[in-house]
Amino acid sequence: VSEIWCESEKVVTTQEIWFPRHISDLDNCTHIVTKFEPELDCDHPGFTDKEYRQRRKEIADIAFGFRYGQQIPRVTYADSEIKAWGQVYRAVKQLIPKYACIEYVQSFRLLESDCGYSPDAIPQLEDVSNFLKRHTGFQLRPVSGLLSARDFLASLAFRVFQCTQYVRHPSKPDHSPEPDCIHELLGHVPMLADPVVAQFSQNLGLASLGASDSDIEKFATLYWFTIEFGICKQKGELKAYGAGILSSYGELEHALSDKPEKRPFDPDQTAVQSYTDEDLQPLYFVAESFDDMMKKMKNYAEKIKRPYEVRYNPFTNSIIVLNDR
Ligand code: NLE
Ligand code: FE2
Repeated sequence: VSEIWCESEKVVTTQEIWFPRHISDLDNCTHIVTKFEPELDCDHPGFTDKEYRQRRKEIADIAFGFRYGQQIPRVTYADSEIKAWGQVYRAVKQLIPKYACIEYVQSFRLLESDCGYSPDAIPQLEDVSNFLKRHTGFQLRPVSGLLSARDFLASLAFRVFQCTQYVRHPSKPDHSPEPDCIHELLGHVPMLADPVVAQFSQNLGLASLGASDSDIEKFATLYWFTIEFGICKQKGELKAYGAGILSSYGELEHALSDKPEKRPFDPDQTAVQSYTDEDLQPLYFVAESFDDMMKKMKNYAEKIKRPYEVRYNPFTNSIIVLNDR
C-alpha cells in the first residue's frame, strides 16, 4: 500500500499497482484481450475455418510456453502462409517510396540486406530479435494474440516488443484488424530498428509503469494514433510512420488519400479520441514532424503524476524506482 496523487490532487492511500521490475517479470505480463480470437469473433475470416483455428492454437502454444531467456522457437510456415506474406510484402514494398517515412525506408533496406527480409520467406522472430538487439537493443518475445495495453506498454520499458507469430487469414491479406506477424514484421520491426524510435518507445513504456487504469487507457490511445496509425510531415509531404498503416496495403493508400479526416496531433485531445479497431481508420492525427510528435508526447507524459520516478538500468535490465514513499 502506498500513497498516490488522485486526480483532485489530494493524497489518497491506495493499493500500489504492480509493475515488472526486471525483464524476467515480463513472463507475468501476458494478459490477452480475446476480442479478435478467431473462435470467439464471428466476423473473423477464420471463424468458420477449422484448420485455420487449429493452426492458430499450435502457434499460440509457443507463446504460452515461452519464458524469459529462451530462444524463440522457429515456425515452419505453410506455403499458404508464405504466399500471404509475399503478397503483402510485394504490395507494401511498391508503395514505400511514395508513402513511408524516411526512417522506415532506411530500416527496410537494412532488413533486406542484413536480416534476410524477402517476399519468399517469413522471417523467424528469433533472427529478427537478434538483429534488433544489435541495432537498437530491442528484442522480441512471442505473444499469442492481442495483449492488454498495460502489459504491452510495460514490455516497451524493457525494450521488449511482444510479437505475434501467426499469419492473418489468407482470404484477406490487404488488411487485418488484429495484429499478426505480417503486421509486426512489416509494420513495427522497421520502426524499432531506428534508434530514435526505439528510445521513444521505451520512454512511453517507462511512463506507463504503475499508471492508473485511466492513464493507461490514454497512453494506449496515444500509442494507437502514433506508433500504430501515425502520419507525419516530411519535406512538405505526408508520410506514414504508423505500423498499422505500413503493414496494410489496403490502409496505406487510404490513409494518405483525401478520404479520411486528418487533424493536427495534440496529445491532450488525441488521448481521449475514440477509435475503431475493426476496419480502415476514418481519422488520423498528423504530426508536424516525427521530432515534434516525440517532444509533445514527452511533455504529456511529464504531466502525469506518480509518487515516484522510474529509470532503466540497462546493465541489469531492471527498473530503478526513485523517491518511492
Ligand atoms: N491493419 C493492420 C494490418 O493489416 O497489418 C494491423 C493493425 C493491428 C493493430
Ligand atoms: Fe501493432
